[in-house]
Amino acid sequence: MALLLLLAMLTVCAAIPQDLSGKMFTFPQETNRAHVKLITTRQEFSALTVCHRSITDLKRTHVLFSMSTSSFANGVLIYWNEANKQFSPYIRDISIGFQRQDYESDMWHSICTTWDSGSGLMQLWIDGKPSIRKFVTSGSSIKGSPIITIGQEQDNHGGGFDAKQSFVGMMSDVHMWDHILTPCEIQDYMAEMYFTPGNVLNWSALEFQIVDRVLIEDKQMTCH
Ligand SMILES: *[C@@H]1O[C@H](CO)[C@@H](O)[C@H](O)[C@H]1NC(C)=O
Ligand SMILES: [Ca+2]
Repeated sequence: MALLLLLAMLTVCAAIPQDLSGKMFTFPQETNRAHVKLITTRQEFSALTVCHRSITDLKRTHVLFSMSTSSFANGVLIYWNEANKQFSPYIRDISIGFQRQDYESDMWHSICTTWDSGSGLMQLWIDGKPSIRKFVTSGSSIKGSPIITIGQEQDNHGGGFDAKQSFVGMMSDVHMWDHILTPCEIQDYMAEMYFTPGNVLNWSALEFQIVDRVLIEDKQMTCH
């Protein structure tokens, strides 16, 4: 009985939102296990913006953000493809490529990705610079029990991880919205100025679950 109560309490505690302002997740080793599951109650997205900051020294393909649904392993996937030197985001299992020369290793990068099902257009912003707007898929929303992971890329709903696609490094300020932010809002996010937090994932009130070795640490700021 006491054990059951403890388990129930742990389950409830895991779901209490935490304010991670000034913090980062550290993914300190290459594994096919360590990840953070980000929890949302949203079931359907007809548009979205996903933003995050990250740093890595990986010289290989790696994942930044993975959202699967019951029908699509790559419902929303933000992925660096080293062979082609491009970001290869996916929406509903369809991918496109954005060639970038400025994704340097050992540097923090602010990255925002937008898509809406009306136009089907996707755009990537990196460190304040927008990509061109490219067509990926239109007409249908992304729906059905989303599972969101950072640190690992899902090949199936909640699993199918591969160490060689995992993220090693630090990640912070993960936000997700159910609409497209204006260019000014994106610039504000990138400049670390005031912006309205994500209404799907809010770094200041984040519900998450850590699996294996991922640490919550203070963001390392530059001193003045
Ligand atoms: C995000 O979390 C902060 C801190 O709890 C809260 O003040 C804010 O209203 C939240 N924003 C959204 C859009 O949920
Ligand atoms: Ca994979």
